[in-house]
Amino acid sequence: MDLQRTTSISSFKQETFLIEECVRKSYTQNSCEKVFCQPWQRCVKGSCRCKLPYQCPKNGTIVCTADRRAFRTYCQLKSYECQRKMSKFMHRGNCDRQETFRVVLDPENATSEGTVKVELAHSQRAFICGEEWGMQEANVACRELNFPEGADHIETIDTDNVSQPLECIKATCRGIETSLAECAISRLNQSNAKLAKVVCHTPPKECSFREFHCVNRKCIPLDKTCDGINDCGDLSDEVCCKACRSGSYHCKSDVCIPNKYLCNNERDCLTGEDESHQLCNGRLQDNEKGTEQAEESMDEERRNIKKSLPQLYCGVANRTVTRRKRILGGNTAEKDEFPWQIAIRGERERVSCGGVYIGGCWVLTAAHCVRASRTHVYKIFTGMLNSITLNEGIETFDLKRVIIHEKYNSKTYQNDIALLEMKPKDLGRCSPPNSVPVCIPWSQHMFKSGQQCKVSGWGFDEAFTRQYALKWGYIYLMENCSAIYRHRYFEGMECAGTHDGSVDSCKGDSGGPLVCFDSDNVGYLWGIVSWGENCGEKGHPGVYTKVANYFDWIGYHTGMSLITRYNL
Ligand code: 4AZ
Repeated sequence: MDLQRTTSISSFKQETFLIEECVRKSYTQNSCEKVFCQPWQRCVKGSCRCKLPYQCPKNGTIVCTADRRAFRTYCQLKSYECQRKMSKFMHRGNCDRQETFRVVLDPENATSEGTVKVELAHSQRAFICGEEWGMQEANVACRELNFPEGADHIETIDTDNVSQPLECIKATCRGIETSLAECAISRLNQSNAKLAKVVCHTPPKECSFREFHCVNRKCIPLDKTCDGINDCGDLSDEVCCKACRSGSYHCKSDVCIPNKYLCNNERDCLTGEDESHQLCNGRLQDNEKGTEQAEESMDEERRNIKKSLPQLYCGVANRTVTRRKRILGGNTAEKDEFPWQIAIRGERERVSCGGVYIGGCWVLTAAHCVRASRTHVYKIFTGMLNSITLNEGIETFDLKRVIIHEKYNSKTYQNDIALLEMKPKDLGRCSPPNSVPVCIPWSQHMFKSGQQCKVSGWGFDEAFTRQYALKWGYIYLMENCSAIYRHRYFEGMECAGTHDGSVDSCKGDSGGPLVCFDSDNVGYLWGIVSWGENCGEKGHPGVYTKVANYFDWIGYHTGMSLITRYNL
């Protein structure tokens, strides 16, 4: 009984930072729903998988491994290592150089704990000193010593009893390296330094109630979660955080990153808020100083590899207007504001549904908008603003194919999503000149409730009259959809609207886009207009098909490379 009580007290303490239902999903640094994969990996069905060496960018510097094999690039070595768990990095350049870098524990007979000694060329030896020795570095050292889970904990010890002058080395790691040689190494000449000591993790161990269970089965003190430091070594202590402890920053995806990753020119949060103009204006100088101080490490090489990977062009509107004026309660769209908006004309009406251009010959819409048997009847309009006066720049396409989700239920509107394949024009061209594909979100964690997004379409307005001009409005993602719509809510649906119902999608908007924007203002198709209890009613928000749920389904039909924004 007593034990149970203490457990619940500890889980209460834990609750202030950790999100329990998220913790249950066992996310790690390999969960691309939460974090970016390494550039020598790619994201497949939510997990980072090793690339093959030939999938690496061609340029980069030659590197030499600890077993004296030369690789053309660091990326090639890391992809090889990622697959085979062997051949660790030793130094830049080919293997002719008589340079070594080997980590050993001291005393020599130590198995899993000791001070950390580095063997350099010509049997030189140096100790890692205690200054700035942290769990990230210790995890790397233990990994190199064949303790795959990394360190259990760290200590520093005094060197009073050492008589000879000490050669001291400082290591600064990102925490994902497999060898200390990949970290930023600098020599310090200090005689009275403390030495870095590590206790590497040796399974098995039961976690106590004051500890967090890492996914790799290590235990770390609860107060080391959500602090931006990768204590677990697999990042599982940083990826399910309601908030972050001081010294770290909270990404919208509930991941904590160290403050030093802010405004460092590398996107760490999925939607880039760690590099947003809002946050970084005026901070740049600070960070340039930071990189100047850092010694040469493979981190810089990693960033360069990341930069040289191809990126998909999507989600960029050539014009963004943020007027507020009176879809329903919305504004009138201007040219190039919604370059992914599609109009679908059915048999009778002018525009029966909206759709969204996602690249190639592909358009997404709601399943309830189309029937496979009527494929030849539909006409796709791109670049349309007004469905009556028919502005300039409109192009029409016929359809080659209609793919309705296999599990679409026309009674409940479950899986209300369909792909339309347009018939290419001359020379196989589909991409309409006035269109830009919207990006497809690959993770459910990119945007969450409260996020402001844009919905657009030619649907009815508040007077329930048909609209001829494309209209749009700001609405907000909501989390309590299942509570609002009860048995009519299903997985793969999401509610969005305003608290008073003043802005809403309505009849005729179906199949059209609900687009959310990252911190670079790149648009992601978060929802497809699906249904709702009436229109513009307080307490009855619109229901949208949650596109992130269908990322794999879309990619299966269109090809993954059409919709994979990062790490092709
Ligand atoms: C419709 O009938 C419809 N307020 C679309 C959206 C909403 C309601 C109805 C959401 O196509």
